[in-house]
Amino acid sequence: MTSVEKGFDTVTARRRCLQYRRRILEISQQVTALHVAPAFSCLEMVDLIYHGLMRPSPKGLTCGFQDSFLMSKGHGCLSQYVLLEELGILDKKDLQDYCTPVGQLGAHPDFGVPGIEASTGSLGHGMGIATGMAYADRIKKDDRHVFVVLSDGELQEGSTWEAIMMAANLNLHNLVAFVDLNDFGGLARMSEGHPAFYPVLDKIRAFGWEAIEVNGHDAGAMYEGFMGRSRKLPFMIVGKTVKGKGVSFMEHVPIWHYRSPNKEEYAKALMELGEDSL
Ligand SMILES: Cc1ncc(C[n+]2csc(CCOP(=O)(O)OP(=O)(O)O)c2C)c(N)n1
Repeated sequence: MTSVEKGFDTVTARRRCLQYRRRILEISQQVTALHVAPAFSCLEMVDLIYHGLMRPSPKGLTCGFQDSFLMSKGHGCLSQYVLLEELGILDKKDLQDYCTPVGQLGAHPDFGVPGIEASTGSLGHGMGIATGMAYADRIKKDDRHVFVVLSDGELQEGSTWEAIMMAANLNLHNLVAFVDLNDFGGLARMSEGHPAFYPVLDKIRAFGWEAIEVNGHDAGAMYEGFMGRSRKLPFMIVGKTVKGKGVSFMEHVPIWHYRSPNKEEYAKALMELGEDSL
């Protein structure tokens, strides 16, 4: 049975993600530096959350969704901005004014911007906020999920682990976390600088969560993992990803953490992100 039959059309999702990558590159031409590779790394996760997991609701707390989403790795926010643009929550002008004094979109998400439920960017805070939100929903008996996207770098923050432990203590099965595990925490490989960081999956499970590890660019695998969860514990998808995914000369190359391509690089990247790459 394909993921379409199960409820999430992965073929259309791949097409959307191609367009998002092209759009992010387009925006990168307006500014001298943009977090291209961090956004490309978690794009399939963010797309799945918005298009496959969050339930639409006209009375939703956040711009038409019943559920909440926090981009805890705030520097990857272009992946969220392009989704919000496509959904009509942000408009084209917002993206055009990205990182300008007249615009409302900064290099990290700010609470108050449509679709943004918490200010993030200082690593290690989103998990705590998401845990608090999920706990509040439990108290209010609200039938909502809180989704959060984390990174390797955030798992280096003690505050993230405190929240992970608390979510398990509180048995928050309405909390769903994704880890964008691309092996880079900034400019260096985690596996080289911090070998004790691994295995991540075992650590998450030891903290009382239900967790799976899959390819973080495989939306079908993530969707099926989510649908197959027990719904008894907080749930985490550890997604193994490629930083800079989709553009060969950006993949695994640290400089693309925060750099805009020049004109030639931009043209080359667009060539690679053609329809035939699907
Ligand atoms: C508390 C804190 N310390 C340092 C930074 C600077 N910083 C920005 S991104 C980053 C690491 C990026 O690695 P990761 O979080 O794993 O994200 P990804 O590889 O997905 O881009 C760091 C250290 C920060 N934003 N917040």
